[in-house]
Amino acid sequence: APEIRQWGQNPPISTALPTEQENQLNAALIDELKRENNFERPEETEKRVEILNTFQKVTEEFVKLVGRNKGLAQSAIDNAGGKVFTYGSYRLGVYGPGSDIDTLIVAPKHCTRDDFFQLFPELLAKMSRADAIDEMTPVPDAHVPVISLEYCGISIDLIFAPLAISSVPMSLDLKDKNLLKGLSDTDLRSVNGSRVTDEILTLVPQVKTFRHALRAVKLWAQRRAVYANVMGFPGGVAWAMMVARVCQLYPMAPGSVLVSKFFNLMKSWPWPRPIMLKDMDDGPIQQKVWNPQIYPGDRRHLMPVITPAFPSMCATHNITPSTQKIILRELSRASDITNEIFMGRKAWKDLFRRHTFFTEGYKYYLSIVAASRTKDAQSIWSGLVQSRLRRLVTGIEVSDASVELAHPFNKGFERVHQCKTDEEVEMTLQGSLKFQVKEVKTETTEDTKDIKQAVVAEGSTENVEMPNKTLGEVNSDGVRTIYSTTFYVGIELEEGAKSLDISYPVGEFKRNCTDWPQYNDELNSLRIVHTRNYDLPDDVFEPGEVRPSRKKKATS
Ligand code: 3AT
Ligand code: MN
Ligand code: MN
Repeated sequence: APEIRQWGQNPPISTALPTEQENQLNAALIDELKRENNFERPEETEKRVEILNTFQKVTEEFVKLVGRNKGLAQSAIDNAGGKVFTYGSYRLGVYGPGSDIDTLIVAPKHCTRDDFFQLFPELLAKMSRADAIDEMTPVPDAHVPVISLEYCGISIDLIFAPLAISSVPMSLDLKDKNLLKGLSDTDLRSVNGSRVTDEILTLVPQVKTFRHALRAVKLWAQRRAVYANVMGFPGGVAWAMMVARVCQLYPMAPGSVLVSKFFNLMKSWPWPRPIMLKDMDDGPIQQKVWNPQIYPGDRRHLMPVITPAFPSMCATHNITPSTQKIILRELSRASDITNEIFMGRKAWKDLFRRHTFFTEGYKYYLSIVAASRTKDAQSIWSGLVQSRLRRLVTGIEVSDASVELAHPFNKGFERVHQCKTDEEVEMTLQGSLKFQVKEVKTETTEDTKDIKQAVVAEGSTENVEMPNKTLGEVNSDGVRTIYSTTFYVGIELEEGAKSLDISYPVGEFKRNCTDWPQYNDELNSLRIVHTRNYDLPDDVFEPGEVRPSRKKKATS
């Protein structure tokens, strides 16, 4: 049982112990999460632990190798250490079968980021089983430089930070703010994820109930398509902090109660009052800390959720008026359902029911089709377009068009096409799926997000080099391959509105994307196409879903 004390900035709302009914509903919740395949098997988790042990050994070897290369004294090399930390869902203990391991390598000051990118991959390969490493993509110029790889079938994000100390022992804790002294902005960003997740775990009364509640909230947010930081919804860290705040206010409650209180509290939260897990910290270095009294940018945050570790930041700065409306609508739906679950009229599976964005969401959609001639070029280009999509949504919101709501879907759809003629290429760039390669299944940007997030964190694209290939890679049969990613925005017109003129915000958005220095007319394309609900492609629907038809009057 947790300590009786105040967690966070206010006294708890209730310190009641769970009732029999609440415990039963908690067991039912965990059963449902298991049915949804939300937990992984213990063998798989053991595999993750083994992988991290290997990485720890490789890290120590790496630190020694660099020390030797730089002629350090043997005693210094022996004491240099090196330590592997984790962040993300693995660190929080809410990972599932498909989750990656977000890993931070911390080294002493004699190791540089260049050393890491030059030596670590080779050393890792040398110290691993021959078939352990599947795909390895170093992205050294990203906002948070990363090596993405597939290791024994598990995706890994490897990031790196050298600290300004000569020894990194296993006992080192990143909580110590003095460790931030002398770090570059990139280093600070790299240690931030671990510092935030570590701190969240110390700020909740019971880690176990926090994890159950967070698993439920994350699953709900994914099913309802309100999970995706780039698209203007909260991401994993933001949902985690919101759940943690509710845990602080109900320190004794089981997961079932936390989930229900979560929706009740969040739907009526007096936004933009920020969600914070503790008073904001000062630090030993000059860094901007979230402060709406000082910074007009911070004043514009609509649903601020503030990270607890110095330097505190807003994890939800991407939320726009439209996505806020959608989030609040979903919170309110979920709150009604959980109330009914507690009255015995509904079950947890009703909470996790899939969104109806495509089946009965809207009559009109915008299809934002980003395409490239090569896979590498498309990976960067579609990421860039995705990261700027919020500006299109905001542009439509503020333009005087008769739009009630512009609703971006939280994932893009990635497809591969083969075209024989210029006409076929043109049709494909306009969104036609007539020439889609049948053997290559459509993927969503969720499946391929890791690399893209690394490459296209806001403002980081200027340094990314576009692959140097030119237009129209034509194979021997004269077939040209096109890679496309399509994002969908649902449009709800105002009562009585008959036409839709959004040419101004659309033009601005296109310019905003194509002004990117690496944009290459020959290689990249961007089209915005109006799509009626009955013209949506088959692959956006899940098996069993009924697609809108032309005859039946569609509801909006
Ligand atoms: P999964 O279980 O892996 O799906 P997760 O919460 O671990 O869920 P990610 O692995 O995508 O999600 O991200 C882990 C953390 O990495 C979250 C955030 O601190 C950081 N991160 C991810 N994308 C970005 C980004 N574009 N910019 C900055 N930080 C990011
Ligand atoms: Mn992760
Ligand atoms: Mn990751």
